[in-house]
Amino acid sequence: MGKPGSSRDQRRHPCRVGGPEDSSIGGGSPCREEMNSGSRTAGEPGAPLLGLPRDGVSSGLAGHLVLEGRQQISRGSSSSLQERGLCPWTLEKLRATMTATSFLLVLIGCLFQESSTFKIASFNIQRFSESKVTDVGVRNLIIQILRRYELISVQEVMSSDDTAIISLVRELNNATGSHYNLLISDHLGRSSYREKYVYIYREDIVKPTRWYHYDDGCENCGTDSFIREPFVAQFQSLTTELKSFVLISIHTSPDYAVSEVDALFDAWEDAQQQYLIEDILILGDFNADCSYITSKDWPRIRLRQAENHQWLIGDNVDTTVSTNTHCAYDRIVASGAGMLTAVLPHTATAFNFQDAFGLSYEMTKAISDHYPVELELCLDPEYSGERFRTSPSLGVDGGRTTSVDCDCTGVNLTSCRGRCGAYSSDFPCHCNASCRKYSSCCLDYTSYC
Ligand SMILES: [Ca+2]
Repeated sequence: MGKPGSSRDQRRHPCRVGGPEDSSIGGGSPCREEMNSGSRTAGEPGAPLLGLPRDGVSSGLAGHLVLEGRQQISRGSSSSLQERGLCPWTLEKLRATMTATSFLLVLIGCLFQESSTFKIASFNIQRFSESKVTDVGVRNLIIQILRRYELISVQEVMSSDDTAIISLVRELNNATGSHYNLLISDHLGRSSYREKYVYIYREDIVKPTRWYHYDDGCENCGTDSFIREPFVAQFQSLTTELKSFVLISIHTSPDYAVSEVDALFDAWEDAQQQYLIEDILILGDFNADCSYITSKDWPRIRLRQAENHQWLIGDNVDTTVSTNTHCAYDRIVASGAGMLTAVLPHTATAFNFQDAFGLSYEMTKAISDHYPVELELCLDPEYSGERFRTSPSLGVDGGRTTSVDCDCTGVNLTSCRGRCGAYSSDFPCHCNASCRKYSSCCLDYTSYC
């Protein structure tokens, strides 16, 4: 099987711009390396790299972003720079402040010198556990996928013990020479089946500054919104034009995908209020397609209807490995003027690692049943080369979920929809209890809480 790309070691330093005329841009211009040309054509053939919601009708800033990008990319030499990580609007700024000679130097410098990139991904590594680390072939392929990115939201990390995911990141660092670290969520779920969210990040250039689990209500009352509460983290980034942003990770329950994707709107509002920030990416396995969310469901999903949210992975993208499915389960939804202009045009897509690496179907399935979805952020032409201090140890504890005071508000006593007792085996009434018993369950709730 083929190994993609060149050594990550070559990607550490921004592309330098020479010449005294370059003082207006600080002398440092990071450029994007074409690490794997296969990635540009990966995923659904012909799928939009920057997907549009609602029949491709875009509005506001995001629409401007798409149109601007397409116009700019067709403009001769500037497309080379844009292709190497600079925003079209950044190029306009450079063009306005630089002489023709120095602009040419930027172009030449970016084409031939060391380069960098800033890619964000979401990857459901299907039931990730020790077995995928001890299988060297699978582990190495996961590493080949992860090394493409500076920041990854991982879903379906199974074990309460973090040994497997930490050893994966250690092997990732050994393979790349980079300094990745990881921020690990609580073990989330309503039953013995639980998962963790993990953020893996190049901690020398991007780091989480604060984080929390979204408080979605009372689990024991059955009035909460999520089986696995969204894990919210704010990141500070050195090499991108956008210096601070928030990621919200989610893996919805397939059975409750409509209500959970709708409730992501509440989680998004909460993150805005908690951190007073608008630039947010919601990313993960939304289960937002095929039988779990159908076209008739979209009108009642606020996250989809809100005009200030841009669904960057379109409905026609296939994020599933199986040859029997063509579903856009995995999504990235962007909001905030800064974030919408920070996404490099045409970079949001699924990464079909089977095609890119030339894998057999069996080996592909051994890695995951999902492809990652990814995008690229525009680089900062004034990046000075500064680095964050890296930690000698791996693994940052993301803390525990919190729960509000429990009461019976909102509990549906007349149907079996939702939960009764949070699937807890030690709770007096759980979901399998007969609906007739729900009234007494409510009394039990009170005493239990
Ligand atoms: Ca919950």
